[in-house]
Amino acid sequence: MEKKQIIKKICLLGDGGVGKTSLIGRYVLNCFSDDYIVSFGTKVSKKVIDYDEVQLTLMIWDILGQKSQKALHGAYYNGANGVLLVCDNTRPETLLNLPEWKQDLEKVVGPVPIVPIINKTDLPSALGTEDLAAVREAMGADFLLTSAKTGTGVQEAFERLGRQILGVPS
Ligand code: G3D
Ligand code: MG
Repeated sequence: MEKKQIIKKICLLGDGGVGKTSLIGRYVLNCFSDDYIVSFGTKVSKKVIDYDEVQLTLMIWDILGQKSQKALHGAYYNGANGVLLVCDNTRPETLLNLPEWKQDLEKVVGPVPIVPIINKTDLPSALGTEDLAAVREAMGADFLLTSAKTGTGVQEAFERLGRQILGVPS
């Protein structure tokens, strides 16, 4: 039986250097193509996930370079069906900036599924318990721990977002 085919756009947001490009590289190059198109200063990678009922094609948008939040234009967020919000386990300010990233996103696309990620968990944590609790509250979702370096949690993060976009239980 032919599976239903669905195509969705996702973005990775978070401060420069948190590991957005590394997470995409780990996820996409480990399994499938390095198919991409370059436009608007972004790189778009494609990845297909097979769920039981559905084949989901993720178009994964990455910002090229280290543009600041303010410099990001609407074209990047526009039409996003879900977002990975990424911070760095070793830099508390990247955690504290996540709520602002979320607000900026929602100004453009409204509420969409979000998976908050703490990346670089192969390194010792510098994040405070209270900060974590506060940001978790602001995100309305639990953090997933990843390491683009070792691969821990990376596939799970993208697949969790995919399931949330499709509205299927995790
Ligand atoms: P960005 O796309 O969010 O700006 P990058 O971040 O993917 O460019 O990563 C920034 C730096 O962090 C890179 O190091 C990269 O290798 C490193 N990095 C990314 N993910 C991890 C991780 O999970 N663990 C560790 N230890 N390092 C990570 P350089 O030295 O190239 O700047
Ligand atoms: Mg990058």
